Amino acid sequence: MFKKAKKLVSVVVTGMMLATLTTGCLSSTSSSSATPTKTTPTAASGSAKVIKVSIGLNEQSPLYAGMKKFGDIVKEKTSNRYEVQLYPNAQLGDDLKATEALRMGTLEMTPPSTSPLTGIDPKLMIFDLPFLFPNKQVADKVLDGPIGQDILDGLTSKGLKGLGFMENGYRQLTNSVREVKSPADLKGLKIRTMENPMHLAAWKAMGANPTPMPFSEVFTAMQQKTIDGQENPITTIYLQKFQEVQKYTTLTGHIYTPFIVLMSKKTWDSLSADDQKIFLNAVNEAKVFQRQTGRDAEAGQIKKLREAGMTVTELTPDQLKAFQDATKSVYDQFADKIGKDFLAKVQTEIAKDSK
Ligand code: TK8
Repeated sequence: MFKKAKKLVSVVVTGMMLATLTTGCLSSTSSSSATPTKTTPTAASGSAKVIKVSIGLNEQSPLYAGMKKFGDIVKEKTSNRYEVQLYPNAQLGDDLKATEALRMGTLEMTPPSTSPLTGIDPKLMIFDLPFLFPNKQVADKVLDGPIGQDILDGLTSKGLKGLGFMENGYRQLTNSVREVKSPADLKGLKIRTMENPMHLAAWKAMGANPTPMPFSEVFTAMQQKTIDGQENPITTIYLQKFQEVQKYTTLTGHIYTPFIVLMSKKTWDSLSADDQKIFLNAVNEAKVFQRQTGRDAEAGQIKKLREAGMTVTELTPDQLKAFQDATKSVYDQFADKIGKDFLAKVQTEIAKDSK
């Protein structure tokens, strides 16, 4: 009697183990299912759950390095249960297209600039206000503090999980026509901007002729001279080799743009609470690494741009003030769209963080 019972128990246990393995295996490879069930993929199944990341810049960028760091941490902390696959150069779509793919649940992650996303949430426009942050340390405090968290939380109703902010940086002007030292020098210059109404307004206010365009088309447009210039942080200008098609850089530092690390809400909701914590902590660690990587490189890159034959113009305080004065009107023009209370809250936070 006892022998029979023991055999029956071992059959039942084996059956249960097989069932678990099969379920685990299906869920870890069913990442393409429209509504993935909440799973904790098992490495034992041999097939890690794939997290695809669309990145708008190339493999040399600090952004790529930051997302690689993120992937390495996730791989280690989940014992290879997840595999983060990086797709640079906007090969899965530019910032806005990749973000829309997240909202549809057909792509897992992307870290775009905030500027092309303001149609999804107007609060993101705050980062397009000219000369908003006095320095990167204040930008870090605001982005990593309650204001940044408020913005990240507001995206969940848009099908997105905001995980944190990395650094794109202070935007500098480049062009192929003439040295620019004042807004008057911008007259008639066709300057590519991100697809963002405030950037268009700011460059119009400064006297240029702005044209919006996805980042992936900018190099070719400069090469073919369909645009005269563009504006991006030094690391992007140098690492995307803009010095090959541009002659002048002016250190305007007119806007500080963050990258926002986004995950599809559908992907986020399919993660266990423990795995959500691992992903969040991985972004928090990777963003510090990413910011420092870009900052450490920037000074040397200005020198390399000059060595490549570029004229890099540092503005005097008076010359910089002329650009600041020329863009002041943008604040009044967009205060209502951003939300006057939110704008006041951010400016109070900046004043506090600047002490
Ligand atoms: C890269 C973009 C880019 C941004 C732009 O994904 O479009 O000029 O500054 O770096 O987000």
